[in-house]
Amino acid sequence: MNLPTLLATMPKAELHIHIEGSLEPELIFQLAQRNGVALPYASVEELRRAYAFTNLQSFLDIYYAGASVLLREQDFHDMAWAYLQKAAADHVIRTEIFFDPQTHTARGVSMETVIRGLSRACKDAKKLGVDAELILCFLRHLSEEDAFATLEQALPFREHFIGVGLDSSELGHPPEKFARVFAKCRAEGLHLVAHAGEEGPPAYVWSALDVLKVERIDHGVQSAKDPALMKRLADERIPLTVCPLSNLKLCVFPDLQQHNLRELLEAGLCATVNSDDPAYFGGYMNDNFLQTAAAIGLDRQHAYQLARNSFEGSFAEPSAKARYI
Ligand code: ES4
Ligand code: ZN
Repeated sequence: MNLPTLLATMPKAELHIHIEGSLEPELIFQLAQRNGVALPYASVEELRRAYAFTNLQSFLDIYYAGASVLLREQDFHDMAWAYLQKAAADHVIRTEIFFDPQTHTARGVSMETVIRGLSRACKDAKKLGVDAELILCFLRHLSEEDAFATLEQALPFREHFIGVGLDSSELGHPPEKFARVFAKCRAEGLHLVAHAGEEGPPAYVWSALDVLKVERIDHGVQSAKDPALMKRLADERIPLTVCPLSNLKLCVFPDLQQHNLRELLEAGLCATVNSDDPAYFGGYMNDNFLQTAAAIGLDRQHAYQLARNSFEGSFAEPSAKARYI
């Protein structure tokens, strides 16, 4: 079997996907029409042309605008179902899906609407052979108080999500800002992850680990600038959920050839490949695997390691994990 076929067909887990980032322009327009929401773009093509980003913030502005068409439980279901079908086609058999409730509750959509719609799609995913779970993300540009209020609204639906994360604008919003809310989530028995070291410095990765006590780092590619941090990540096998096409589109690396995924793998880190916001960054899981492998010269060993890492880094039950690995 050739390498592209191996990469495409190997069973894999996706550990870093924002469900709002899977909204394709066509579905944005369909939902806008269904819900009578006016969009500041005249057509699918015009919206797609706006997807030219220079950094994280330039993307987030458009990403939040796209999410404004989501109003009803069925909208959240349909968005997640479209993603889950793409995941199944890419041989993703386990996915841990981020959602941003504050993006919706701030517009008057209830937590119940968001969670019930997404959760129903995750249950339906069994039919596709995909084991899907939800991770609630706090928006780090908002206050810790707002995060606490969001957690309160979500706890009645505790059985519908397995963990919490931290996303949105990284620079100027260090992990320390959310120390107390993460401590509460830990006490609730939730899994903990956080975006760190995407655009931000290695210091944010250290504090995500030591202050928030996260089990995984989302992105984390800036860790390569700090040898002591690299040793810690390797020694403790702390998973990094790397998103190569995202890093390319948000100019974290000037081109895919200069991406440091190989360096991370060869330093013994539990690095994984993920799509982040596939509708905005030019591809789903297999697009990420195939384009990255071609650009940085991955071999079969790297492919197996990435598949194994994705299951090792997942929050699947130990018995399921053992079966996957
Ligand atoms: C995100 Cl690429 C990225 N970084 C931080 N927050 C996000 N939310 C959606 N995509
Ligand atoms: Zn992300």
